[in-house]
Amino acid sequence: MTGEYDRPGAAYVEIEGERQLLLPTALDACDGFEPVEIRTDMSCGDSGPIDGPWTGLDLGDLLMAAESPPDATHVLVTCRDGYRVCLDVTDALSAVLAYRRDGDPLGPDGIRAVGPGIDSGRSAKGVVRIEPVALDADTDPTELESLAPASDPAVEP
Ligand SMILES: Nc1nc2c(c(=O)[nH]1)N[C@H]1C(S)=C(S)[C@@H](COP(=O)(O)O)O[C@H]1N2
Ligand SMILES: [Mo]
Repeated sequence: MTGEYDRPGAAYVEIEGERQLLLPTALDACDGFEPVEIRTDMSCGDSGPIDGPWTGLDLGDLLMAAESPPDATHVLVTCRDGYRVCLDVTDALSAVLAYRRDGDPLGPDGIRAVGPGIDSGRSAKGVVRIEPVALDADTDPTELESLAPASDPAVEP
């Protein structure tokens, strides 16, 4: 699966649902969605705080606009580099798809899913696809993920 989204030229972020949204990676140019700002409380190892402030679009609003299926339990977030995280749907609904950090544009490689329920290792950068999924109780959501090497202290196995 890694490589499927290895497409540096990708100009869209796909939000899957009954009514797929194709957002230009210049997210601040998205009509109809108001920018929101949040701070986060993330860090990884001793590399300092990853706190924003982040400016972006409310991921809950985007998922609603894409008519996310009501039975979705999780949301898969896939990145340009093949990184993939699986967020609990409640964490996804309260997240922000950020395109600025501390006022500075992140660019397409930086578009980042951040939010109160998202740890640093799951704050996906270079997001290209967001897909709600309905997982049964027997499915381990972490098995759908493709994270950094296990030596990374912020990524729980
Ligand atoms: N696409 C992608 N997103 C990623 C990662 C990655 O390897 N690829 N690493 C994660 C980890 S482990 C951390 S700690 C943070 C690092 O964010 P920073 O570069 O802002 O410090 O990004 C997260 N998001
Ligand atoms: Mo990390």
